[in-house]
Amino acid sequence: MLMRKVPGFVPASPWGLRLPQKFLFLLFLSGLVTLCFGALFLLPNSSRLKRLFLAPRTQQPGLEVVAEVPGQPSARVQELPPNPAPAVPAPGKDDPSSQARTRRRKGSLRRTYPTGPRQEATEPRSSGLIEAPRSQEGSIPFSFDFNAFRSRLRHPVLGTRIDESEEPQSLVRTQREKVKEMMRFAWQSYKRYAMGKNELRPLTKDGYEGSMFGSLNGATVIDSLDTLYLMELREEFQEAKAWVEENFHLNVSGEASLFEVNIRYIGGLLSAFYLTGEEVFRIKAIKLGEKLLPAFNTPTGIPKGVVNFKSGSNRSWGWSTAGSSSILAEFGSLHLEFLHLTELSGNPVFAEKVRHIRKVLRKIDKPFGLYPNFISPVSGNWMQHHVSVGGLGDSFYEYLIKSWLMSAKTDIEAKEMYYEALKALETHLLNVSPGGLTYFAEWRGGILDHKMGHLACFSGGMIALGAEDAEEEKRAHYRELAAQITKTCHESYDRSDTKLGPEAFWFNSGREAVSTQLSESYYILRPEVVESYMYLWRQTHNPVYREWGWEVVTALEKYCRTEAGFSGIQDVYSSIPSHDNKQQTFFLAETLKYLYLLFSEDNTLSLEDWVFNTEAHPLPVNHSDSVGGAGDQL
Ligand code: DMJ
Repeated sequence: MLMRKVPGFVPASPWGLRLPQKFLFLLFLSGLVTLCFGALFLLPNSSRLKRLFLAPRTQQPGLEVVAEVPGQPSARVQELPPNPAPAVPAPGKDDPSSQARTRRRKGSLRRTYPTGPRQEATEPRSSGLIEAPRSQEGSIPFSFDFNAFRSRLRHPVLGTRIDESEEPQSLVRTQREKVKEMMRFAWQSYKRYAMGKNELRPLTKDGYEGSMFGSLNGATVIDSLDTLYLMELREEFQEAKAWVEENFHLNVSGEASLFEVNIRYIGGLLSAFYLTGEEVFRIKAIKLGEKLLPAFNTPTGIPKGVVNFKSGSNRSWGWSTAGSSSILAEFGSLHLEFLHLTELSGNPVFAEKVRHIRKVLRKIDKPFGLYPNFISPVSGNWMQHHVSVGGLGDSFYEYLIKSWLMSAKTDIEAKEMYYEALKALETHLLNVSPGGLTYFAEWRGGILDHKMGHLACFSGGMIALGAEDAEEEKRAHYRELAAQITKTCHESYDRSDTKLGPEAFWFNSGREAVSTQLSESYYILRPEVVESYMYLWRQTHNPVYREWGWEVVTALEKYCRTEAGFSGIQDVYSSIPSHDNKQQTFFLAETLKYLYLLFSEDNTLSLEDWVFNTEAHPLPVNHSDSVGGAGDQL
């Protein structure tokens, strides 16, 4: 109906209000809106509403982040023209976290520490709040406060440095510089002949892809990032970072090892992020983590060892009890990285997956308290009663004690599981040879193989690391046990012609700490022995560990250095080396890093602030004060 204007008639509003009433109503309405909007700011940090409704507080200056989605081209992180706000600088710039400071937290006084003139590598971005990338489903309502994280560290990341011009030319400095030179040489050789491939083949001067990484490339680049950063090899670090930005694509379709991708790629990317605050590392770590999730689609939730990046199917390794088992060291070495993936993404799925594994392991019956190496991901039953501290079992034990430490000593369950497991290993696998050497044998349903793998030599360091949190009356015992095992592993090196240790060594037929066949006499640049030297050095400051570390440096130079990089050797008992033509990624990630740390100050990547994953990638201890946030899950 058409309304006609009638003279003298003041039309009512559609709601029948007159002007003063309308004014009052509008006033009330605007007050209500202001109140509601203001309330958003008062919500706790973890509130989803707040994350959803408040605009991102900080866009990274100079960075444009475009998401990587499955099956699409990789994340694009584009440097924009220089920004007045400081971008994350290259290694060597000042670090606010290293400023002299005294902080009070949870009612206790923290230590004060001085700033060295040559501090570290990254100044956190100006605001420090890091926003999540966009995903296929839209933006992930999550932010990570990098500045707050850095301010909670107890020590400057790279330790308290003394200006080189003022530091007297000491032996230890010369040793440290030598290790740095080896790293530069290993990196430059890789870059020259194999950049972007997974590993360098130094004899043939080309690259090697291997089949463990599901056609992901650049394993050496990712594994090297934090070592380059730590050693302040700035130019090399920038080369590695640029490669990740431009060439590290995740839209691959092969079959990958869940374990290897996790410890090398995800571990490497996470560390690179925590050291630098560079978004590209965080995004790629999370996206790669998502690609691993199909491995967990099993009836028990115990993941299978192999995941197909294209189809999302999974399978067990063919060699694992006729293709039917998951391996303890593999599914037991995800906990540290997966908790950090949740911490950095706000996505609880990663933490849920590893917590579930823990629950299954906690419940299941364990023969004599031991954890066998093979379990069915379908039935949840142990498949073979083979127990070892070395290959197939090793890093499961390591991740228990490190979960405890990474949680800032709140994950009591991990601590209990670790000491219970160690007790069972001591009771059933530990031996002393007639010559007085302490070693872990391998257990097969109650029968012992008196053999110790090179891989098992990490256990000296692990036991040293865990000694301080044991029951008081056991601490001295664990310190001594750690020292004895490390001594045995040193013997395995010392008894060879090259002063490098074999892949496995035996204690039988009157022979001790030597391998008995050529097929076990190789050395592939493995880190476990120097890893233990590093932990034992930090615990005891006994100079013998630096001496032993230096013996390794000398031997590597003599027998493993080639014209175009470092190579493993096929027989440690022959002083005429036969090279295996492979510079393993863990040589750059672990062996050289642990050697460098052995010749550095204790507060360089301090063990109060960091735990090393099993590929030696440092992950931060959760010093978070927050309640209700993802940080609590660490
Ligand atoms: C590394 O990849 C890791 O340390 C893993 O836990 C087993 N060993 C190799 C190096 O020897």
